[in-house]
Amino acid sequence: MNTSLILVFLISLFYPCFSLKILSLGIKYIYEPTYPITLNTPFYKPEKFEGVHKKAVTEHPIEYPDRFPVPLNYISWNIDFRGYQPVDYTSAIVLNQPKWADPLDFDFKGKAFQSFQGNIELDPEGKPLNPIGRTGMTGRGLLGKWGANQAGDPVVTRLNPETKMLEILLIQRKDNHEWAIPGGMQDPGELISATCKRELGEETNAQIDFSSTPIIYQGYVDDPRNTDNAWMETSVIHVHLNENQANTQQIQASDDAKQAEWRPITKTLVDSLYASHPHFVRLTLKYIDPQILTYCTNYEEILKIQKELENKKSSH
Ligand code: RP5
Repeated sequence: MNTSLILVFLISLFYPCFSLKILSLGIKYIYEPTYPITLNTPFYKPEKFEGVHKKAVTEHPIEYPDRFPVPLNYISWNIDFRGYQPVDYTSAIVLNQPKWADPLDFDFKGKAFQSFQGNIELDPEGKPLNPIGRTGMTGRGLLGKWGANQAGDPVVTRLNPETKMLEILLIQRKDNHEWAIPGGMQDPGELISATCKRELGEETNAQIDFSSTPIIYQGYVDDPRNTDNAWMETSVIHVHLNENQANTQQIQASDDAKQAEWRPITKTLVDSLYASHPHFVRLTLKYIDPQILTYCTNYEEILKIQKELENKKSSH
């Protein structure tokens, strides 16, 4: 037994209050999960979305009509915007009632909407309101569910054995050709680790078990499909593969992916990623084992990306 343990034991004998305090701290640590306990991950406090959305106001998929223009300082629902006339749009794909979409006669009465962002406000008709603010569009667009549409995003990294660059497994999306984390929608009742395993397998053919990997982010996604009443949320998990583990993967694009590749993590690449994925990669670099980073040749680039994250945080 080491000396500090003996010391704690001796103090506890003489000061019962001290032992009670230690016990209550232990219980607090163990029983205070900050995310739904259905997620089978180690204890960890994931980050959530802070700040305003930009892509959800300024971008949209090709089939959407243009959004009603929302100046950045009018995004918040707390700001009075009298002339606000959002365009109402729900895609024919969603109106066709696929099994992943809410029914057309959805009953809003008394419905409580779940979100990682906290309480969801309702409009006068009982429709959920985007927790970050206005998007210039109502309806569901291409999203199936009213309110939060939950996804999983697996961030998979490796050190390239030849170039010693830190790399990330990415896909190029078929819908808008942007490079993205190979994530996808969570099926009802599915654990997020299972969503990530399934989506990664479908899009890149990689077979990875995420059952004990940490969640590094859980919250809103600044996705170009978002509307005032339907938006993307995600859980981001990370795994770093060693050389052997990475070599056994046969990467091949399929499903929604046009291409699937290991790409070196550079600032230019990270900045260009889909939706909030630049933020998710920056966050991952904050939590990745510093030992791994010191071995990579793009260490300087990575420090720059980490610094950017720190600056963004301190400016909020
Ligand atoms: C993003 O959309 C999420 O971060 C996730 O990567 C993705 C899920 O949508 P699909 O790829 O299934 O279209 O908001």
